[in-house]
Amino acid sequence: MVLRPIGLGSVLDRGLVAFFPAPHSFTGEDCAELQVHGSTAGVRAILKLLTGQGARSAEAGEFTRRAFENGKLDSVEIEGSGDLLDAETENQRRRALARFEGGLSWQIDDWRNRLLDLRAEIEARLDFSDEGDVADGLPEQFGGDIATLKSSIGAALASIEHGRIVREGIRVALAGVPNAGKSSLLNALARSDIAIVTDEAGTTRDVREVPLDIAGQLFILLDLAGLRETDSKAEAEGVRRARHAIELADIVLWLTAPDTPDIAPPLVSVPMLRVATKSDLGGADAAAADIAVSAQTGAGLDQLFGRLRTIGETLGTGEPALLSRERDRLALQDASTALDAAVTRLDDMELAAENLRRASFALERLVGRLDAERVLDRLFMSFCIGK
Ligand SMILES: Nc1nc2c(ncn2[C@@H]2O[C@H](COP(=O)(O)OP(=O)(O)OP(=O)(O)O)[C@@H](O)[C@H]2O)c(=O)[nH]1
Ligand SMILES: [Mg+2]
Repeated sequence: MVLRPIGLGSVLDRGLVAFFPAPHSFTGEDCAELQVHGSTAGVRAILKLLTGQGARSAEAGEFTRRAFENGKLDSVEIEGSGDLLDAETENQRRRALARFEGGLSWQIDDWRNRLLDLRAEIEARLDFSDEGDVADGLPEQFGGDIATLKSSIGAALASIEHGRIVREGIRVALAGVPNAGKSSLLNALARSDIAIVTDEAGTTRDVREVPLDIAGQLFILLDLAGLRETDSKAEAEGVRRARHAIELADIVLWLTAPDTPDIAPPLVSVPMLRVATKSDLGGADAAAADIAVSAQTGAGLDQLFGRLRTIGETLGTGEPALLSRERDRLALQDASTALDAAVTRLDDMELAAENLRRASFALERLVGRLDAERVLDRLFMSFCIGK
């Protein structure tokens, strides 16, 4: 293909046109893709030529919205495709792809169908109770079927934490007293001079997050202020934020150095690794620690990576979890509560039917068949232009 402004002789670029006829394209409409050399000036000239002929740029998420409107994707798959575009690590890619490929939609459809069967049973009895051809009482296994459905949704809810870790990364807090060597260790692990290091205690004040890909799993290292009592307002705020970050972490590295005071580590419910820093200085600390490192010489860093990778494997891999978002959790929680309410009040059929309906609605919302506009507007806005 030669791109040439109509009526003018000059060639803008040479490239390839890929044409996707409806309904087999991503959006389900006729689509053409221009593959050009991609220099900024070249692309700008081609866009000018095309917009001069009446074309316009797509809005953020417009292609995906069209795919949804043409029935090519549901909202769960759309989120999967958004995650796929953003995926930075191998685990994120696998999870996003599983979601995009409709694994979750299939699972939700199965739940919805089972719920519809249950609702049909109960609503038939409510609607036609006087017609004589529907047995009055509910089938014996009715309560059991609701409980089975609820436990299947419960298992999915339990996997959400796993999904979050893959999506957002394993949060590793670097904690210890001031000057324990937290910022130095962060720099050594990230192999860059990201955090400020000085011999002054209380250097770090803000929480600094540094993403790191270890064996395909995303980790977020958190450099924190050293924990101590202080009169400085700024440092005290730093210490408060550090304690908060430690509470929210998935792994805590408790750093101790031979040249800083020993204090008791904070109590946490997540894995904690005791890291003796500045091993090049020698010192007694190393024996009490799980691992000894030196940011200065690099000693022990490989072992530390290995330990993080092992913990990461237990937290972040296995079957890609399909659910990860807060929206998923709320919808499934809703469905689960409604099923509970239904099963405990089977004696009151009106009430049980109403609760089963609520559970259905919660699942419908999750795949975007209800409140569609509201859910979708938010969704599409998170997409980049042209996707
Ligand atoms: N010899 C040696 N010194 C180190 C090592 N790591 C850090 N230090 C020194 O220890 C001091 C404190 O290091 P930082 O990394 O700033 O410690 P920190 O824990 O971030 O301190 P705050 O931000 O004040 O809480 C600096 O003077 C570093 O040069 C190491 O592996 N070996
Ligand atoms: Mg620091």
